[in-house]
Amino acid sequence: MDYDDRTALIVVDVQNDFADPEGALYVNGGEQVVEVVNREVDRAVSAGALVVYTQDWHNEVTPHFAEHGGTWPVHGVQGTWGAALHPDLKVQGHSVHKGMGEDDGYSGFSEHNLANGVIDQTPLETMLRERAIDKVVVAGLATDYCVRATALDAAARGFKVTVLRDAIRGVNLEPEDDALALRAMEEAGITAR
Ligand code: VGL
Ligand code: ZN
Repeated sequence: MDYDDRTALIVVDVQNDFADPEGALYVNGGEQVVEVVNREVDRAVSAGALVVYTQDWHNEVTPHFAEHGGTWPVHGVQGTWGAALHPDLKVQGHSVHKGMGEDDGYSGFSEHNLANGVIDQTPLETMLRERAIDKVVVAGLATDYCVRATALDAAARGFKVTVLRDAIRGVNLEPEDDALALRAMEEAGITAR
């Protein structure tokens, strides 16, 4: 990937709950992305690109969790081991917390409050605009949820988006979900490489 000072590498949710085999919502092969992402972080930083991280940062009670009507086991709870970034991940930039409150969304850009229908923006787009970013590179977990939603949202906001195949893994509740996610991203004009 070519990085420059108008490019941002967005590292999505490389957190213990997704990337550690002991994590609450372990994504198969999740730990394997760490090394690949770290190489990208080095490349990005040497080229003067921005590196931004996202973290699932849920309340203990949220409509995102199965026990409160959602889909998922309890994961990414604010301040817990599971919500921390993987210890081997190179951290060379700020982290955007998402999925707080009554949210059941996946994008790093916005939060959808199911209780009142309000969609709030996270700080992510402002962080990119302040640096006049026009290109974003997306890596991390999981291909079929937060990577997909974040990449599609970036494209919808006018950024030129590339997703790194080697640096993502899917949850695959259904076996083809990661392939379908890649297809949806490509159909939205996102480059997968
Ligand atoms: C994610 C499921 C639930 C993700 C987050 O990071 O892709 N997936 N919460
Ligand atoms: Zn979540």
